[in-house]
Amino acid sequence: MAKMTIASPPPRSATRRDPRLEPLREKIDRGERLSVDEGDLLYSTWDLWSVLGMADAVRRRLHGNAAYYNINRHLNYSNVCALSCKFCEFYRKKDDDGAYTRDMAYVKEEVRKAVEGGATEIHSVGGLHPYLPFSYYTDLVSTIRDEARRLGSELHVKAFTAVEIVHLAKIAKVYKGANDFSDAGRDARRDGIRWVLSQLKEAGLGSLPGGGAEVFDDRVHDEAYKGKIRSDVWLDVHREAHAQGLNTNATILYGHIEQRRERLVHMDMLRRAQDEALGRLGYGLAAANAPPSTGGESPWPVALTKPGTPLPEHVVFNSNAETRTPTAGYFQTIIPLPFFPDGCDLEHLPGPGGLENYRTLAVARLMLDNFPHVKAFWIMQTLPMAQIMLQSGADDLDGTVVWYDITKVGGASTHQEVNVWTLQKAIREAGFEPVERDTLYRRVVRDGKTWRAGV
Ligand code: V47
Repeated sequence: MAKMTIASPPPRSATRRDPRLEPLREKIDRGERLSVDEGDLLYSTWDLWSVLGMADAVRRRLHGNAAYYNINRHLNYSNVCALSCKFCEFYRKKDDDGAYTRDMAYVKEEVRKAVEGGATEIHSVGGLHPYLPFSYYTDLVSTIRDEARRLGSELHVKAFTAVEIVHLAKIAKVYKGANDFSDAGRDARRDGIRWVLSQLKEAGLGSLPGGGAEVFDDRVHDEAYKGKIRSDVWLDVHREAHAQGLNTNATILYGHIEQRRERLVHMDMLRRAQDEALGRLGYGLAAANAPPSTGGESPWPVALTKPGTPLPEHVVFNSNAETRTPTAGYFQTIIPLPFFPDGCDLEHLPGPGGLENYRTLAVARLMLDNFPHVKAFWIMQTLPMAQIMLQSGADDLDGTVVWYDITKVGGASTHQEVNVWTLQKAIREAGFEPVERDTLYRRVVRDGKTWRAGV
């Protein structure tokens, strides 16, 4: 189980602050990057309220009074998976009870329901199916896109974690150099990833979700999800997606066998990758030429949280305000996912408590100074917890979701759906203005049944 440092006894007065946080507060006010050691202090201090307050200040600097949600639908195309990750309750083997693989008739029906419900996005992921051909995946994407258009609407297809992208490259037999750890091997792997992404993009893929990252640490990887791609490959997939103009998200799955320090290193690796992506988009001249990060201090940090720094949306979309062509290529949002033990091989672990969830989300907001958004995924945090997270670092709740298969907060048959009114009410109760966004965080403008991304 993750070793948690117990905080020192609480102060006598609830208004007392931990003085050790003052230098961090000053850095945050100036928009300077916190080190991993400073992240340790954010985790070990007894002064949780200051940590949450600092994250709230950063979140308000970036997004003011806006809190985002979207209207979406999750579509898990198959739960059959070649892997058996210990934290996962979702996967089934081909002949297991409950194993499923959706055909295109099913997909079309989901699209119809999504369009009818006013959705702007389908979020589609699945297990690593051992037998489906590569064409299944391009069909899946083009079926969603084309069927939505046939019904007079548009659906953004956010699909396939980095783990699935590599699996697809193997299925398509373009993943060469898997066991070659030289530069040539890495180039060969990246060629395969690049080809898969280009095919999916041509079929209509709009962005990549953030799943499959878990915790970027080899020890944790080998103990809990051996067989999955490691951090370097996960980051390579996202790097290639960014280079092709696709935005992506990132997750961190915490509260199982990892240590807090490993979470901080994970966050540090993500923000280095984001430095590179933003550098390519023109944030900092030196950053544009930055080599892939391999360790040490990031030489070209890009702090979006620095007062007055524009968010990527403004740079990229304003440069083509006419069409607001959604080509960019950076990480949009970090999604801290609390581990749920029910039904998986790590069921004996307790999972993180509520305060740990608040703290981790706030730490993510403070450490990931170059991520525009932090998502409190209400499905896993619960809506009441997510409301408080909006006041402590989060600016986004995700969406209406409708049916979520990967983890079930209230047991295996829970139908997890909220309507727009409930999401808006939750946001208003938390003191924010609800803003409907599309997948790329553009405001949604509605005209009857159709929608478009507003300028
Ligand atoms: O990658 C699996 C996690 C992720 C468990 O990009 C578990 O907008 C907790 O990535 N307890 C999939 N977590 C979900 C995901 C996601 C969700 C919402 C929005 C976005 C986005 C991405 O769920 C997996 C894995 O890390 N997971 N099992 C578990 N027992």
